[in-house]
Amino acid sequence: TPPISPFAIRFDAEAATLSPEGPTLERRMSDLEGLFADHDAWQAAVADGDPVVYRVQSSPVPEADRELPQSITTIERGTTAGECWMTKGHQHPNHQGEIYLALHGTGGLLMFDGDRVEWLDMTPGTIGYIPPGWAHRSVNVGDEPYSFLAVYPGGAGHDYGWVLEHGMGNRIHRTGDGFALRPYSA
Ligand code: M6P
Ligand code: ZN
Repeated sequence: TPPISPFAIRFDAEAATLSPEGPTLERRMSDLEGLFADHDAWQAAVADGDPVVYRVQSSPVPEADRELPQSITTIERGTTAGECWMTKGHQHPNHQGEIYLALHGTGGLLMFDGDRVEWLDMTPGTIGYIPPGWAHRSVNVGDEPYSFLAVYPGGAGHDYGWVLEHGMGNRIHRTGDGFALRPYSA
């Protein structure tokens, strides 16, 4: 891909939009196979309308080496057998860093390096730093949609198989008065 020319990107934190717009991605429940602990509950949700769990809107900066793309992800409020709705989560194949800036709602950033687990509370204004080598997943733990801006190296890539193989260290469950982190095996 040839490098692109400088241009301005309008970032509207209130509306959680970037313009001009690049590709938009919609992830439905059926796209999250093998990620929730309760497979039967996941399957039932797919059969019952296959709801949109989150959307990712990108700017037109390409996902190519040395570029610096951005995207805004909005995760709907919901649970599957008590587990909070979340992104698939991924590892960067060549271990590059990334930042997330929380915009709306109440979320969390779950990170796992295969050994250690980290959780960051994400409320509007929080920048979560994802160091190289840490798989990352965003979770909506609040009562409204959770939105965040991501800025990441264009050549970082998305390894989803890593998460299917290693998990994310913890699972996030809704409780009576909030949420709780539980060990992955449960
Ligand atoms: C953020 C960035 C994207 C990522 C998206 C959804 O916007 O990290 O690179 O694609 O979240 O997360 P996932 O790819 O794990 O579904
Ligand atoms: Zn990433």
